[in-house]
Amino acid sequence: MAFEYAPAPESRAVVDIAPSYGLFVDGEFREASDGKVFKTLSPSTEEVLSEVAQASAEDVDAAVKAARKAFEKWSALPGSERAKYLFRIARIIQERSRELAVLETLDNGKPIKETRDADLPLVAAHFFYYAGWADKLDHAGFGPDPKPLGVAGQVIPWNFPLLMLAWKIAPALAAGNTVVLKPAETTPLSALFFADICRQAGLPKGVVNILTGDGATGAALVAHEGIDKVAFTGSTAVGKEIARTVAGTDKKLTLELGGKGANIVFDDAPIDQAVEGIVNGIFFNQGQVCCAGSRLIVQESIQDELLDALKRRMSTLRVGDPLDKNTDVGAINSAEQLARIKALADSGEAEGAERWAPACELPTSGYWFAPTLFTNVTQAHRIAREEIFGPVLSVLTFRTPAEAVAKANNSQYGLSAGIWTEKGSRMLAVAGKLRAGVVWANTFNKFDPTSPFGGFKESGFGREGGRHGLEAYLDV
Ligand code: TXE
Repeated sequence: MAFEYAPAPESRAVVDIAPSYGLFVDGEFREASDGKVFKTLSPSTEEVLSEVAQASAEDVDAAVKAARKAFEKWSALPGSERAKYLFRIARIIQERSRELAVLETLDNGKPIKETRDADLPLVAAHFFYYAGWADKLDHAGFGPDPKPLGVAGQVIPWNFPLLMLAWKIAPALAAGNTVVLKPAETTPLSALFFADICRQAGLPKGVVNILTGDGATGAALVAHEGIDKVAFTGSTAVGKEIARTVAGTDKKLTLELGGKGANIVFDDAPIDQAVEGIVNGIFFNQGQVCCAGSRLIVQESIQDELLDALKRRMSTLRVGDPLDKNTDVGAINSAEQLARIKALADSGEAEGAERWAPACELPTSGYWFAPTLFTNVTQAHRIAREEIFGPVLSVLTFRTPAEAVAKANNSQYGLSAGIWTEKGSRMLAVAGKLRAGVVWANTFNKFDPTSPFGGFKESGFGREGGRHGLEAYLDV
């Protein structure tokens, strides 16, 4: 029987996007000092959503000064008072979560199913979690009376705009820091809505400042001498540049950069479950995830069976309108990102790997890339080594556990890995040998505010989340 597909679009009307937005400095929205603006558009339709202020170096200076001034009072508040603000922010996020989910889907292109069920619940969870720490810093094992660092300059990417904001702002505020945050230029809107939430929560002026802008704004922010701590999530190239800027200053730095996660599947793994984990690992958020399971490392003896099942499952993925509640794979965030993905996928073919994608009709406007699988991949291929940051899976094989570990670790990155086996002893033995900041056991892409997250090697340093995430904002 033919499969009947009934679209179930989420209402766009739940979010009211203004035609223009200013910078959020010292509790007020204001135009950029030089009046510059840029447009943000919906990657699934290319429709312009709004015009946003482009912060200048002068605006960076004003925001840092506001944060510095606010720091005196904010850091002197009892932790229990800071906690109240964070709890209030968390509650407002919950109350406004449908609006924020639609907004994020429009600005980013990811499916509403994900913003509704993953991004927004996790955003609220981070504020709840760190609110709980704010009055317990003396008992957290950091030693007596740990002190906040001061003003944090935070630069975030576009793949999880509001969630990356939560990862950065919640621990910073709980620890008594004030912040100046710069969202990515293709996804500025949810950070500006968050600014509005700060006002709604009555957060004192200057504690949170949001500067929209591009890489130049980010560079001016991290270089500003009034910043005490820099936190960055983004490309490894920019992370290295920031490390150079910060070197020789007394600023603290955490970097969360790229990845090339390995999903290792042993011959005793439950195939259906592993297939779901592989699909989630690489097609969640169109693969635009730093910890994506972009390399499938499968035991040779089950390769055919696993790939057959995987292809069948990939053929059922619905690619299209991200506001449709049935959609599994949405739009790529920008024309630039799409071009990067295309170039790397083409290199895979040119270098001799075998390309496969299910038949699927892609929308004619917007930025789209079909879920894609590469077999006959060798370590020499760019698609085995470079972060693609798109819905492209490279398949490698192994015969022994030692070979699986060697292949998984053969990467400049070390952020994430997944292991699929029913054998507990093997799970522990392999996990212990992987050079990855997070290793999932018979699952993938599971996140929780209580767990530290971060990488080895060129995936960066420092940890976000959990008690360690708090430590990154404290002098201990
Ligand atoms: O990243 P950028 P892009 C990887 C992924 C992707 C590639 C490029 O492989 O294909 O990076 O993405 C700000 N000083 N990741 O170009 O440029 C920028 O404005 C200070 C992995 O989008 O690193 C944005 O706010 N800031 C990653 C943020 O940095 C600067 C997430 C990220 O942009 C700056 C994103 C500068 N000199 C991309 N230049 C992950 N780890 O999840 C730019 N920015």
